[in-house]
Amino acid sequence: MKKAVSIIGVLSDLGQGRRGVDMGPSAIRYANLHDRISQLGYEVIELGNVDSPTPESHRVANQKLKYLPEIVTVSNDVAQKVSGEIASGRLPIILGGDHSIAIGSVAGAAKSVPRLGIIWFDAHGDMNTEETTPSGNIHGMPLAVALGLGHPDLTNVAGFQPKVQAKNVVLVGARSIDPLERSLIKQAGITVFDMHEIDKRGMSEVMEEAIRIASDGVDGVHLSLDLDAFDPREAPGVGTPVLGGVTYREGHLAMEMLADANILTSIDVVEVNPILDVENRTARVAVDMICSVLGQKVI
Ligand code: 5AB
Ligand code: MN
Ligand code: MN
Ligand code: MN
Repeated sequence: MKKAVSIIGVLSDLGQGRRGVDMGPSAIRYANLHDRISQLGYEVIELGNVDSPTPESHRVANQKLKYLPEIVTVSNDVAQKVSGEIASGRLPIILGGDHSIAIGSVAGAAKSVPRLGIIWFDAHGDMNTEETTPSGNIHGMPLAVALGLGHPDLTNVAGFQPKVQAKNVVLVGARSIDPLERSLIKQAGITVFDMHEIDKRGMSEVMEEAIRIASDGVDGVHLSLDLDAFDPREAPGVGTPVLGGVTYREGHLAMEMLADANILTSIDVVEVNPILDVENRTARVAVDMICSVLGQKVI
């Protein structure tokens, strides 16, 4: 039997401005997630959802860090669940929800995997802080938080920081970075493979290098897959689509290479918004990518 996979949904839409992303976990499960993973020979353990408050019942106290206290509470819940699953020898797959849920999943991963690498698939940098954010939306901040940058209530989730070293952090698929965020990315010293690099060198070469950098000297790697890394033609159901993204084929190849490298200890799949989607297409792309990263082969 292969390593068991556990599924954790996080019903959060507090990290961004468009309603509906809290229904992402349902949409992904509806796209046949459990059967598809079982067919690959894994035991699938369903852990249900971590609940999150509704925006209607909470007031925004800080326009630069919207729903900060509520997101901290959700993050601690998620962190505890994720670290417990890894410690029990399972591979947790965390379904979002907006990308703020990665504050909790990375914290939980780092608790059980002392030296952690990160591969972050995203159109965006997610490297904003209170000082640089143009929106105040915390889903634009989780990668900064993982590196110990940002509000202490966020960086101290699970009681320690930073969660990762910049030398083991790789961002893949970037094509929309805010001006002040760009300086933070440069200062922090993470590796960025933007769309220019993917176009020029090809996904295969980029992933070879990404895997080498993220896994160098670590005990495990966390994959954070924001569906907006993909081109909106193929994955339209996201809150912040950006033209010119990763194709379905390139995504498949990247996931297959990660499966072959056998380095992942936890995975998030985030930002699927069924309200903005076309016949659940984005959730189906998400499930296809999960199967590839779990080692599905054609023959
Ligand atoms: B996502 C933006 N940089 O900070 C900001 O979807 C967008 O998790 C962030 O990658 C997008 O508000 C966050 C403009
Ligand atoms: Mn994004
Ligand atoms: Mn993101
Ligand atoms: Mn997004």
